[in-house]
Amino acid sequence: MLRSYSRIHIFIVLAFLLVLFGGIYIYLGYDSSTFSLCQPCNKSSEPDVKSTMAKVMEDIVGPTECQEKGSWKIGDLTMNYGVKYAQPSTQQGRTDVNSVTNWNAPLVWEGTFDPVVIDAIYKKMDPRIAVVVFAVGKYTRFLEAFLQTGEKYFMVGFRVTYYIFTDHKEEVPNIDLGEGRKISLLDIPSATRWQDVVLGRMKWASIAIDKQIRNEADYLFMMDVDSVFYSRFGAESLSRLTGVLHRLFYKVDRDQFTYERRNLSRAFIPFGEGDYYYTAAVWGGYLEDMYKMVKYCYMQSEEDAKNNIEAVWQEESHLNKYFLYNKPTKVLSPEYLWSDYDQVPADIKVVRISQLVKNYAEVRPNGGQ
Ligand code: UD2
Repeated sequence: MLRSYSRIHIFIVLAFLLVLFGGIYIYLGYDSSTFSLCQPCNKSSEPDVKSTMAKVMEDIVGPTECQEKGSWKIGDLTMNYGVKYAQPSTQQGRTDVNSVTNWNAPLVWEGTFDPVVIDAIYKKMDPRIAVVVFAVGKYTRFLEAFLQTGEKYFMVGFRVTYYIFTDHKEEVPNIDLGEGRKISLLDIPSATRWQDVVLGRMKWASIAIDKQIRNEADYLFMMDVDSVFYSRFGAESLSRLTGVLHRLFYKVDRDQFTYERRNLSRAFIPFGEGDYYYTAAVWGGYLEDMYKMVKYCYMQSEEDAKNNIEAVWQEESHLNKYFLYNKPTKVLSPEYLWSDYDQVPADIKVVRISQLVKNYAEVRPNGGQ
């Protein structure tokens, strides 16, 4: 009895040792098909780890889809290597501005990110980015510069579709677009009041997201057309919900924000509340989060209309209320929407996009300032 137990034990121990040594042998990078108790004299002592890894991964998940220089794509996992960038510091960075909100979201300024690192992260995901822009009435004149400079600076190297909502399709200019970038034209009616155009953006964008854009994009930006890009506006702006600080209010007390102060409006925010004042000329995020927010602004303005009130800064007032109670996951500095009307102060190291000077009275259907 004792003898047969001992034999079984010896057999188990031997089998265990065999598996253990076999595992170590393969781990060190040797091919199991060449297993031999003595090493061939001409075998290099440096194991070819890369090809062994590729073989092991191939056994686990099947053949690699692509193995270009600099990246490995295995299943849905992409590994980038060899991306060269400066080492990030824990001690140095921008000290003249705050680069984090009090809910711990990034507040993005030049010098708070490395474009090489950011691009490497987002290019792996290859997101489809929608830009919703309205050009109604005489505003079609702004399309050429917006699109031309957008091609130079906006999300270069990414897939971008400009959704142009217009009542004058024939006035949309022909622009050479980069690879993976296109224009989609959407018809909307003309308007007699500029207020109806800016507020109507929420309605028409909600409908278009429902009918079309939802199937074609991962991220969505809403932008004013009367603006030009002057410098990189890249993947550092991407997040679940991204707001941009309005250039006129980023250093003032919250009670000076031009929030809607009439409590009859759905956009009402009382004095003593508020984080920042955000512009409605540039904002973005995940498609579904943007849809929720765009539709919220639309529904709230419809409620206001029933009560014969229009928020003081139209959709911008509703947007500010939404952002106050549903904090953005990223906040962009006014670099991400400056204005050609204003001098550039020292804390704005780079103007990425800027609102153009325009003759309000001439360009708007009902004039106004
Ligand atoms: C500010 C905001 C804008 C919006 C508006 C609401 C900035 C830089 N912009 O812009 O986002 O909140 O106030 O009052 O702070 N549009 C047309 N046709 C028109 C009128 C407007 O296509 O007849 C579109 C166009 O895309 C334009 C956008 O609506 O860029 C905003 O209108 P605006 O530029 O006349 O408004 P503005 O400069 O007062």
